[in-house]
Amino acid sequence: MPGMTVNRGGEPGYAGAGATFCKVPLVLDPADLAGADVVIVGAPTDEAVSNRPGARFGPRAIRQADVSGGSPPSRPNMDVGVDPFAVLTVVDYADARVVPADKQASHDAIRRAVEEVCAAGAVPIVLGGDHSIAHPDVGAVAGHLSPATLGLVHFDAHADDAPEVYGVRLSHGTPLRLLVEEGAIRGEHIVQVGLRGYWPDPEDFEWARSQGFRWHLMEEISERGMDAVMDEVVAEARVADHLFLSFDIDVCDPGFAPGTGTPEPGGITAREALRAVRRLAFEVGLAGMEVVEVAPPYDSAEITALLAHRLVLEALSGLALRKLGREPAPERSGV
Ligand SMILES: [Mn+2]
Repeated sequence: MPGMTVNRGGEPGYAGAGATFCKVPLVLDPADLAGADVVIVGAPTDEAVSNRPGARFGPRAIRQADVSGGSPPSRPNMDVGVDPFAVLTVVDYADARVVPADKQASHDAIRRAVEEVCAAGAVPIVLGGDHSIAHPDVGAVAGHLSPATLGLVHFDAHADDAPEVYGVRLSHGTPLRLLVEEGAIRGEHIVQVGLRGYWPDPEDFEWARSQGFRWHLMEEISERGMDAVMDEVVAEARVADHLFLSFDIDVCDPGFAPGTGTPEPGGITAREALRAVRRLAFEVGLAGMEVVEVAPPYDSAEITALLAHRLVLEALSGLALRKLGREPAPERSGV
């Protein structure tokens, strides 16, 4: 397929012409998306945050958080025994043409980019950006798939379903409310994982309950264990025809993901996050995914960007296994 290869191979991960995700080919013309299975899209915007900005720098940091190098990429996943790039055609569609200080123009550009990926028959994986981009991301995928239904599994410390935040309707705390009210997704097709802390208010939970949302508080994960909770999430995610995975990095404990605008202590571990994402990609399949709220200015030793990068690799590994139609085959010791 067309597309520009951005390095010659054999270079260290930090070298070469440019940082596409894992140095997959860069695509700039939507016509060149044809034939791709998965398309990486950056959404470098953070005008909608209620606390610390910085997620506009997320896409670049995530793309650069790659240590293996090499192009065409080879990333054999030892936990499942598959190299996603040997199975899937993955390209990087660069960043949506966001407009600094213009939320609506940025969201329109993100929606267009995701729509173009969907129109090419590929799965978009969007690198945020603050969580307000779930509105164009999920909205575009839902619109493309309609009348089939799109479900949403939403990993987050925060429910992001408020009617407004500080009086602002288009906020990173409101995308789920907007999506449900507009009819893009139905409340009973939404599953939230990892909620904790002190926001939103009880009336927002009451609204979510009235819409049929399901959620698994961090407290439940602590009591029952992540794998047991994920068994239910997988079953719940199968209720809709297709699945969008929205992963707010702040669902992870700030010890594993300090580089985010609204951290909340007491979250899931990196290990739990990686397994959960891989399971959903493999066992349910993904029509779209986003990783949001990676804010490099607050990161330490790039650990948050690294985790976000690996979450995408785990999703790709799960999708590759699913495409092959086989179970994970870990590289186990021979003795
Ligand atoms: Mn969020």
